[in-house]
Amino acid sequence: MKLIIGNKNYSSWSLRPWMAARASGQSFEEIRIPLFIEGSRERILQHSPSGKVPCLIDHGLAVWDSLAVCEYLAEKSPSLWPADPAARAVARAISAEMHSSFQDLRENMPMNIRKDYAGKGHTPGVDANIARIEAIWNDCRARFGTKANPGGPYLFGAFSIADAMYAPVCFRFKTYGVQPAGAAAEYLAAMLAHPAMKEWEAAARAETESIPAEDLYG
Ligand SMILES: N[C@@H](CCC(=O)N[C@@H](CS)C(=O)NCC(=O)O)C(=O)O
Repeated sequence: MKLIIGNKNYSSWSLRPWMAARASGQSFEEIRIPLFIEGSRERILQHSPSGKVPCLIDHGLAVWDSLAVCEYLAEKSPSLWPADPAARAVARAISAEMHSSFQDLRENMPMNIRKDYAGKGHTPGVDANIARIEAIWNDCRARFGTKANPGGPYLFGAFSIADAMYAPVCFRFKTYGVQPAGAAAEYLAAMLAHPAMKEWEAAARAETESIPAEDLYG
């Protein structure tokens, strides 16, 4: 399989299926296409019919859009979703919510791993998004984190697609100095310490390209 991704510093959508692929143990070749430079669109279109990353290619089959790629990986690795049906339903609900919501957070706190923008980006809409994310994390940890899938510090115990979907938010919270309380804080720390998150972060810090439109606060 080949996973087509964008810049690791900026491409929040790319991080999600990359984390899911890593968690699944399925081997894949990574093709990184730096975004918004001359020729990037043409390079992406060679693989991805939507013209966007991420896109997975498996034996000639293109699967684009982050959540669809995660679902495809789960076809081969069902443990990417929690085993318990109730936990799995909630995991899918919060993954879909992440995929379709939190516009204020996306606009004002874009993923930018290399920067320290502590205290920047807050608006009433952003703060409402953050409160909702904290509530999701606290609720999942309390209801499913220890029961449905014991033995892990993630939203449903063991690492799942839901964690992959929230991975970029964890880097955003780090960059913008957002500090949740209680179980959400422990979850954030566990995510930032995940070996694959560390690997992605180191690669993001080593990148040399910058996208000025994404460097919102200098
Ligand atoms: N809903 C899509 C969003 C994909 C997306 O917006 N990708 C951005 C990078 S993070 C992209 O490819 N931008 C390049 C462009 O629009 O030309 C998904 O979940 O994969």
